[in-house]
Amino acid sequence: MSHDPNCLFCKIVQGAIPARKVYEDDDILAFHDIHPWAPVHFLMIPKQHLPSLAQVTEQHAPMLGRMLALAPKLALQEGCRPYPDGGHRVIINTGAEGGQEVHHLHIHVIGGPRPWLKG
Ligand code: DGP
Repeated sequence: MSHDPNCLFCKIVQGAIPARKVYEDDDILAFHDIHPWAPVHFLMIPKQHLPSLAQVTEQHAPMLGRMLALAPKLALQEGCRPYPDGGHRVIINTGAEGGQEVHHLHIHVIGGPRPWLKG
């Protein structure tokens, strides 16, 4: 599995930087975002270093599919209410103009009661 020694999220994968883990298997790690935007906010990453969605190829499709299928299950586990009244957002920032700051592919999963959406 390839890691970038200068990558923050690779360091989290390798345990060099601590994170509050939500889920882990051989290929995928999920952990709480250090600056949450909402009551539930965690990140899902491939353990393998991949800079962004822009580098994804057909070979990554099964791993990405598993991450997307896992997102709603972990969202429920972390306190989001179920679809359709509850739910959550899934965001993949890609590149500088896409708002990406950490260049290791990650999926933001964001949810929980947010009063500013109810008005
Ligand atoms: P993005 O802008 O899509 O690249 O989001 C990167 C996210 O990563 C941002 O919401 C904050 C989070 N983050 C940055 N550094 C750390 C860290 O050291 N630990 C954790 N848990 N999250 C981090």
